[in-house]
Amino acid sequence: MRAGATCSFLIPLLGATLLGSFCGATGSLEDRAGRPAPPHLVFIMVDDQGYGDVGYHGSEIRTPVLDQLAGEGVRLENYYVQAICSPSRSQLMTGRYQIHTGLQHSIIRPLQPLCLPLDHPTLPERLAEAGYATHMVGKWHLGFSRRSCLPTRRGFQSFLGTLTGSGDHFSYRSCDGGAEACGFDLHDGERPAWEMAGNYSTALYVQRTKEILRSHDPSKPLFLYLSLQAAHTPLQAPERFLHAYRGVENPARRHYAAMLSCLDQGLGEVVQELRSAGLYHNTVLVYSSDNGGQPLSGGSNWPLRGGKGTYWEGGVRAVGFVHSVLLKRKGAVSGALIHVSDWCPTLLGLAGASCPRGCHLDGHDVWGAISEGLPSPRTEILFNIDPVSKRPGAAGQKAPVMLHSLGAWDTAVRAAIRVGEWKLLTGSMGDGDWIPPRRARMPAALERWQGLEKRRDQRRKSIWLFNITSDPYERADLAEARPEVVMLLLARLGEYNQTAVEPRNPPDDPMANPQLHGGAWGPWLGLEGQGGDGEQEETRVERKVKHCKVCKLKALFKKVDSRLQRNALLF
Ligand SMILES: [Ca+2]
Repeated sequence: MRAGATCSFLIPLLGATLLGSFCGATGSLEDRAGRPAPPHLVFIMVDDQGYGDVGYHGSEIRTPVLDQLAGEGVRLENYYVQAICSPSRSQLMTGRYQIHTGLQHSIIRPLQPLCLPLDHPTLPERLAEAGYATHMVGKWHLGFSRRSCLPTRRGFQSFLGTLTGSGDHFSYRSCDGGAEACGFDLHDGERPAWEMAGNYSTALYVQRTKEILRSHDPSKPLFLYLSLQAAHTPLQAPERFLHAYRGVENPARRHYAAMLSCLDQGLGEVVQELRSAGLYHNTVLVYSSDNGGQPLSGGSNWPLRGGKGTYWEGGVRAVGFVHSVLLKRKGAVSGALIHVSDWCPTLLGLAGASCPRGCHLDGHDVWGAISEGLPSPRTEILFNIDPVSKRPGAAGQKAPVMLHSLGAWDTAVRAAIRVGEWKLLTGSMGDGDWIPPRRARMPAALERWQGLEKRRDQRRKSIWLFNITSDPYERADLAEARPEVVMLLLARLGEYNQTAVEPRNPPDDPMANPQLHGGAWGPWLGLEGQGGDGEQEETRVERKVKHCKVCKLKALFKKVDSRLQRNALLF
């Protein structure tokens, strides 16, 4: 398969009305026995698209397909995800908060012997049990240290994509620790797809998606997870999309915009293929970004505060919508509080595969809120409690411990929660500036600060409170004015914390280096009869890394040796 080195989509844009021939139809189809046929489920995850980076939010980035799909479906305007990649994806797959999977801290890096815990059933596993065909195309980023961690072992019957968090969009070279460990990362099933290198990721993934749709039997329910790496760094886009933004002087913004426009056109093709394949009229399509935009890499969350990696609104409030003939209301804007962990129970509900006895999810089935405008069953969101990330204490500036009704809360711990209209943040929150889209090229020093508002007086703070309903831009910190609300939310954090599991955050394993495994990233534990699995194995690896410094030396020698053999393939 070759998708061409450019974003070579064949069909320009969609017809005047995507829902045109089906407007007014709200009932689902029936199977031969007269029961409602479960809908096909298409989930599109986009990487690092900022809240302000979609046409219908007023962006200069042209996204006509997204605007049309959202405009004819239900736009989610009180929709939240997590601040970075792996956490959002883990909650999408399990419906569980990070405090319940041990993935509270940061992303899963390629060298870490860590993956989505195997004792949590995944959304595709449950859908497969309910009779769905399950396919994944694109970025996984939920760990791959063992074969049992791979998408094909976590519920997907097919997979084409990348296992790490980011790589070159053409060569699929991906690195961890700077240039310390680099390798090829594009896999078809469980094998490296060397022959597909050179194809632009968005074009490649759209083409595979179309092939899946084309060959799918419409009578069997389908779950398709299309997880694009656009518009994550490295900022790369096909030339003709770049040309369309030649007036944007800032090179990061220009490339980022071109990546999103390419993605937009590709999704138009996916929807067109859904129609051609006879699937469209019984499909629920969900579109979501995985976290806020990174302003230093071309993204914009303006007018929201902060960006990717923070729990300010710019980091977690996301672009999202649902498009489907099956929606009972169309062309609506939903203000229902919805979180990425809600998709698991919501999609299971649509599939008629409810949570088995004894199963507990942190997500809620929000289909009624989306489709009918019913009140959302969700009233609060625990964004995270990360005990590993503590605000560094400056001399004489230790973060205070606050007493609430359930005990004490160390405000140095990085945590965030929303309850009703209130949002509480503790610990080190990262960059909390308001950054307008940066279109112009400026001298480096000026570019960083142009149009930016900074709250210098809050650098030493470790607790903030906002009323998000009346102050969505988080400009008025009410932590001192409303101490009773602070206490209530701290107590709620304390309750959640009582249910938290230990964070899994193992050190890097030098044996993961792709240069020890033929030049490609892939599983390196439990292979060839090594035995062991799960936490025991990870603990062994931690011990091994801590006590066997020779390993690093051995790895280095093997790396140098094997690099000589692999250079011809990688460069
Ligand atoms: Ca991301």
